[in-house]
Amino acid sequence: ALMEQRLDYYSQFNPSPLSMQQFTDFGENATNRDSFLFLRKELPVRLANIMKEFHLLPEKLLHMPSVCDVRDLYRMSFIDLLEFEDGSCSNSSILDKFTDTLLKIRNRHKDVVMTMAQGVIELKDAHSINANTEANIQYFLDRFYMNRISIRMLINQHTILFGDGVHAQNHIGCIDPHCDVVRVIEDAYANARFLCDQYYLASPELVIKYHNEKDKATKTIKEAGAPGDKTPASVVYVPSHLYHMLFELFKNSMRAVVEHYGTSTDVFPPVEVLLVMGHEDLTIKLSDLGGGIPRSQMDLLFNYMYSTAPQPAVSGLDTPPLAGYGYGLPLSRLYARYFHGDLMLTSCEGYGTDAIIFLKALSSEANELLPVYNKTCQRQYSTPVQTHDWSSQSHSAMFIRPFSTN
Ligand code: W6P
Repeated sequence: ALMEQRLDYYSQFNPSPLSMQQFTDFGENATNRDSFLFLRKELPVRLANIMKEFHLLPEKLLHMPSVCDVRDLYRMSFIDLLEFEDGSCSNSSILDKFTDTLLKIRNRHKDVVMTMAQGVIELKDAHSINANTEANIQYFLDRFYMNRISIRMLINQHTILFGDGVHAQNHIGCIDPHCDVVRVIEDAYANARFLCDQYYLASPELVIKYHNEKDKATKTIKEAGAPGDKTPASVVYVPSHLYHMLFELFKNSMRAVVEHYGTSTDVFPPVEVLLVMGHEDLTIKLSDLGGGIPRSQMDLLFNYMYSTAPQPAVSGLDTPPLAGYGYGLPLSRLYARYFHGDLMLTSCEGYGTDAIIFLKALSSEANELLPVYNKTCQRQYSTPVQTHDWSSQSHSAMFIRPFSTN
């Protein structure tokens, strides 16, 4: 009862998005106490906003055992944070206890992505799912996982800056103010290639081209099989987020290329990366000649209901490390969008696929993008999908006779 009342209270506030610039300024200037005073309100606000949104989910999903488990974790963490609501913070043991609580919360929630995915499987096994239910689940999970990314970002910043762990040189929490994009590309490629070689005994090479619009310079900085040049492009970013996106995209491209050309050859067209430093955007385009994806399947790649859930880690030898899309693509797109970037796929079916990551080039424009629990979001759940204002018998009919007037 007390918890419900505090939940109502904190859910009235909108989350406060921080810019990359604010994160770095805060990391350089704020004290443990400043951070404590900010987070003891902001974390309950972000938790309460998403906990309220659970009530808008289809009833059937809410009652799945895994979803109940996840909600219990959120309630526990919310209650843990209420302990710090109005205590004094002059006492350094309170600050230490707060940091310990954050570590406990981060650890408690480590498997939540997989548990929610399990909940979706439980739902699919128990019920048939209509288009509205599917759209609501898609809408919710994007917001739920984005909320989780943001909460973990806040916890990481606090615990790295004020905890007693070691912290990476020249980093501000988990932010690298000079994140070397080429280094992360090569790192993600090398690790995806390791998995690809292990499974297929072959893998495509990597070529990197770089264009800097400010000095109008274009050059190839890595030829297939050769070591890369020194590091031309840097951005204020969270290297682990960029790595996560690139690793996922490289795995998909490599699998497509090797399966398209077949393992009887070991000469593959390389995966080509074009890196462009513009005035507003930093763009990373990965192009593969892996045969492409039909347009009709494109949206499914980001659909949580169609993506097979992440398998619990088993032995290793017989599990195809590159198989299945899992939640890799939808989560990667959330990482890109989290700081107002994006991730898109365009494909020429029968030929190959381009995957594009957009990042904000300027840290002052890289604000957190956070879900808000309000009337607009409540309306999203009750608005039915697909109102028919185009006449057509099917999608294919619309492609054959577009806009016919007879
Ligand atoms: C494909 C399918 C895919 C998904 C994501 C990224 C790249 C690719 N290539 O064929």
